[in-house]
Amino acid sequence: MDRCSKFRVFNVLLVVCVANFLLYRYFSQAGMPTLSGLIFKDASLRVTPDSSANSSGSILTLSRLTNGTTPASFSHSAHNSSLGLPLCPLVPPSLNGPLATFKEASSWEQIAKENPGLQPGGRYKPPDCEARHRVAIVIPYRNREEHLKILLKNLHPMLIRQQLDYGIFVIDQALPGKFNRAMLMNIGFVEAMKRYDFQCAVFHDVDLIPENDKNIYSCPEMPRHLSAAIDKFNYRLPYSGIYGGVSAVTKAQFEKMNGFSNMFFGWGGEDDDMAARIAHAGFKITRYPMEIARYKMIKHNNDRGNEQNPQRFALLKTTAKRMATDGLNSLKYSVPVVEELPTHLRIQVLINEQDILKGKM
Ligand SMILES: [Mn+2]
Repeated sequence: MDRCSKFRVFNVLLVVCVANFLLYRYFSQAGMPTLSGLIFKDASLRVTPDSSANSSGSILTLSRLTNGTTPASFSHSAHNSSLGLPLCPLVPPSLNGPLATFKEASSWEQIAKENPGLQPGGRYKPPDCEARHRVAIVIPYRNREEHLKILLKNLHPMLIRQQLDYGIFVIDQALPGKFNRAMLMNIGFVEAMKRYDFQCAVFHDVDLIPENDKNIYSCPEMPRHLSAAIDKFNYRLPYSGIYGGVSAVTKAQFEKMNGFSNMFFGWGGEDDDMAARIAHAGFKITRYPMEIARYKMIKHNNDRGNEQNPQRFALLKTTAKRMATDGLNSLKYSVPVVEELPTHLRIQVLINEQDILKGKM
């Protein structure tokens, strides 16, 4: 070999050596456990005798349901994998952009079959990388099984492609009484956080079907209104401060705002109240571009038990005053049944309007 080719061989060896070192450092860092990964609030040991008076009531049901153990799908106390998986890529590689939406419902079993890797209770984490986002999807719900089936048929494949570590929590308000969407979302947040170390929550109306998988259901730096462009409103914002439909906040932001108000029974106002809370807490509503934040709304008639709330305009005048005392810290509910379905965890809740509004209106 002449001198020149010797030099070349040396250089190639040097590059290989440096690459090996960098790879070793990358993988050994990804495998290190983090402190937050070790924190898991295992609530299954807490038993409260008076289940109707506070939110711990669900624990009784959950324990009964699972023979005193935590459900299999929630047993991964450490979200970071002990296998030392690398972090998932910043941009998930298999996103499609615009989606064809399914309009027909399938059974829970069929939906689970269509989404390999989905765990009972609607839990999923990517098998080959450590998710960047741990997201609780909270769906306030009553008597809309058909809509829920259509939504989950569309949602699961999208969230799986987005490589999220997520769970679906359907909060089902038992009759009788007026529907309270905002309070159900507060309950969903609390119940989800009891079960896993989620970083953020996406609150999701049951009748909104996402049309673009670049609409990532992740933890934003600021609260994000995800359903900006809905077909029913000709894919335009009906008004600039709108926050209804689908929205995402981090756990810390939601706690700082004391969650939603619990005082909006019936249709309307609770989302505008939240928009005002966001402003009072010093946050700003953000949105994806309109061509990404697109949804189809499933057409439906007005629900019985969810008539327009005539109190909503009066309540919206007192948002700032109520914020510290009306929300996560004033929740009162009980949980008669928790059901672990193949596609979601369904938490039935009982709330009492008189109890919540006593001395406040
Ligand atoms: Mn609707």
